[in-house]
Amino acid sequence: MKIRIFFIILIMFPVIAIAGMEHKHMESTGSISMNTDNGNFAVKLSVHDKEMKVGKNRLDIMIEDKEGHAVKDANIEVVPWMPGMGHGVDEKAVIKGEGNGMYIAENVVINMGGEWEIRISVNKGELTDIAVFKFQVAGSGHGHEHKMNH
Ligand SMILES: [Cu+2]
Repeated sequence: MKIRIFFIILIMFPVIAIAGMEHKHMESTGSISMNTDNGNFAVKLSVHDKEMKVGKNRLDIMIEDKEGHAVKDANIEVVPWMPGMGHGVDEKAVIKGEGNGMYIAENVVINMGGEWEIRISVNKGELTDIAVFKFQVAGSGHGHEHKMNH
């Protein structure tokens, strides 16, 4: 019995350790991978300045298809959205394709602290799909003029 428990712990330990590392990895580099909702694309997102902040952000976005091939010349849209308050921002993100499946999104504006979604829609040929990344953005979000408009 004791031996069995020992083995269970032995087996579980790397799983826990890896889960912990993944978490750390995400926070320290700000790089996150996710499939789009219908599984048509894989989206890897890196926050250029490591952390999303109030103001202008730059995101580096890698798009791959189901087979893991880079998707170039796609139409990419990057839309910040604050679900808790039901609003986005007036500023439009500017997307530049690098030609190798990498896209640089600049002018990704966050206008207050709190919980945000970065909605990345990908269109290539007949396929359109979306991935939604969630971020907690530091900074004040309450009691200023902007909130009064909701
Ligand atoms: Cu708001």
